[in-house]
Amino acid sequence: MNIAYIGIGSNLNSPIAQVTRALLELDQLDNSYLLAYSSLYQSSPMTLDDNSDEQENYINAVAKLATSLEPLDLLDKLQAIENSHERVRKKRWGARTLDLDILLYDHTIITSDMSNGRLVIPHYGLKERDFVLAPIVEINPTLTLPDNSQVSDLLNHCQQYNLKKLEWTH
Ligand code: A4P
Ligand code: MG
Repeated sequence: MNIAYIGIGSNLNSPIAQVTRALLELDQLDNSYLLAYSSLYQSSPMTLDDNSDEQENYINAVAKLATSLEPLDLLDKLQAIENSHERVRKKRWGARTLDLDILLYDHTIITSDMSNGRLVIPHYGLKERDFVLAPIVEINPTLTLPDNSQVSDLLNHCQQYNLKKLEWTH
């Protein structure tokens, strides 16, 4: 079994319900066990252009999975879950019903060259986003990345997106 951390994000069609349903679906994933999951967090949208006013707030969370699926098989399963949430891919960083990212897979490093562009692990945004780092720190405050950086240190120096923990979700 390998340990994978999955980032969950939604800002369309009842985001809290989308994220809660995604956690249940991750719990039911083949060859995998849901070991832990974070609280739900509200965050301001990170957008490409300066149109953040036009997107709703996100709900973010992180799940910790034990899995015997290989990384690309896990990606296929996560994309099938995204599709079952009627995700429509319009533009990069656009509004979405559900986004599932593989943040970490043990201390494995996968480059774009190794996966024909399909998969990069650790996820390229992991070190810069409080809406990813805070839920990871909640689950495992002493976690280190493959480059030996500590998630708790990264959280103190990353970009801030007005993160608010939804206290009533646990
Ligand atoms: N891909 C490569 N590596 C991975 C990985 N580790 N996990 C490829 C999952 N997928 C990976 O993703 C595009 C392609 O990335 C996939 O086909 C897969 O083969 P996508 O989900 O179709 O597109 P995207 O999510 O719009 O693009 P991207 O660059 O992955 O964006 P992010 O980094 O996922 O960010 N604001 C807030 N507050 N909270 C958020 O959660 N999320 C995003 C999306 C933007 N703004 C946000 C949030
Ligand atoms: Mg994504």
